[in-house]
Amino acid sequence: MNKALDPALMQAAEATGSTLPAAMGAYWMPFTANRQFKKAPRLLNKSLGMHYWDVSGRQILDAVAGLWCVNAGHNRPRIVQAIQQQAAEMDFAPPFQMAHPKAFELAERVAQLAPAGMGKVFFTNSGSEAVDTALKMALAYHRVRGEGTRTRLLGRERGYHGVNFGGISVGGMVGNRKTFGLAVAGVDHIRHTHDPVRNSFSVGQPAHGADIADDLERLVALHDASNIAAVIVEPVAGSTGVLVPPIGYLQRLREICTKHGILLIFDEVITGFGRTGAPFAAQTFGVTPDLITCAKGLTNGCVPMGAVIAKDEIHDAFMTGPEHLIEFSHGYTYSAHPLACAAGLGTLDTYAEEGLLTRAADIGSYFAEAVHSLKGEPHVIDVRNIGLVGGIELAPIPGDPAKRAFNVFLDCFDKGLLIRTTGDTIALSPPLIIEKTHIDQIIDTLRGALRRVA
Ligand code: PXG
Ligand code: PLP
Repeated sequence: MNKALDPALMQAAEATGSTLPAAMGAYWMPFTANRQFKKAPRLLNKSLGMHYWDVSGRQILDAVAGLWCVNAGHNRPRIVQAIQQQAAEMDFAPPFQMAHPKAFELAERVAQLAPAGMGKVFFTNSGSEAVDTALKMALAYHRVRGEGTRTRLLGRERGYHGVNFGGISVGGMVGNRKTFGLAVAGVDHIRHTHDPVRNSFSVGQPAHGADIADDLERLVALHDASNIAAVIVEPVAGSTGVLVPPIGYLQRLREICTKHGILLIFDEVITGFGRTGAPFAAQTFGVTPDLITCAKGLTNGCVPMGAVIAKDEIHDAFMTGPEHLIEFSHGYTYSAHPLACAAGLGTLDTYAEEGLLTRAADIGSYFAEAVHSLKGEPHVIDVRNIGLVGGIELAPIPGDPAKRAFNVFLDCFDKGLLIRTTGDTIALSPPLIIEKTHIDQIIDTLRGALRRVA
């Protein structure tokens, strides 16, 4: 199917001198309604600061930092320069039994930002790879310590941990699992924390639900702790609709894990690098896990990269046996890729110079008030927020789930605003450089869209 582009779009693009692909048939798009998209493509070809431009030259305010990743805003000079210089200097260095200086430098810088005692960084190329790496690390860690019966991995309902086999197994999004068979065996799930009856329209952390963490005790009673390797949760669930942890919930989860020798993994692919008001959500909520997975904001989305940050003692447990032997048989061709490391260093410099990793804590109250002002607009049944993340949940159109939010997304795009929807929840996660006037524009446009189409 070689569908030609929409004639109106072609005309608009021509007027701005933009070049467009002649046909769109070959590209099988990820997590996209391919047929709908190709009938009315939304094509971007320029970005700067808080904005994108589409191929017809329209300016679009970015309320989602690309895809929760461009935390410092678009095309930041230090990052652009770092990538350009690195590309000219050295393209690739093998990461197995070899290395390059920037890999060490970036690992040090990431470790400095992480909670105390989490000083070891393993690089991957995405959040999904970071998740599968962390799960393998947990299994191997117990084994090197002589607790090889700990093979069971636990996730949480409504969790998103990427799309690889490990990630969809511990993940709790039905749509991402149901068509792919059995995936990884021996996985189980604790209950999710979403409780609209008691917690709707909570500002920041909801008051009710710390006790939901006790569900982990149920699974320990069922499987026995001696068989459980790790439990993985997002501190704030992003992809399933911005679920903020109830007060005390993560603390309780930590206590239960510690009591039973189960590793606690925080999947901070979205929450990492300033999204909740501190470098990591672990710091925002005052709970230190054993492993952190991150990606996205690590390189400001400019070059693909992810990482697992491990407690020193987990890494150290592997450092036994003959010194010439590989301690952890795992890694990717592109682990610590020079371009990604350069982008990461430029990114962390930008965050540091502009105080961006704590900015969400400062502007967060203005943002909170703004998103909660949408209460009372048509079909809004809940508003949730933390740092620079907002979730606006709409009542679904009966018999047509996800359609109402998608209509709002299309209307916003038409009005020059990029948002993101998951199911019938609208998610906002703007670049951390956002100013109050941008917040006002986002909320005004969204309010208009809700009134027009919701
Ligand atoms: N874990 C979490 C918590 C994530 O949010 C991943 C793992 C996977 O990362 P990669 O880099 O493999 O995509 C993610 C990714 C959305 C959305 O709008 C969120 C993500 C990806 C795509 C869409 O909710 N998060
Ligand atoms: N498949 C084949 C045939 C390979 O040779 C490799 C790596 O050498 C891979 C998959 C894994 O690729 P990557 O290291 O980029 O994840």
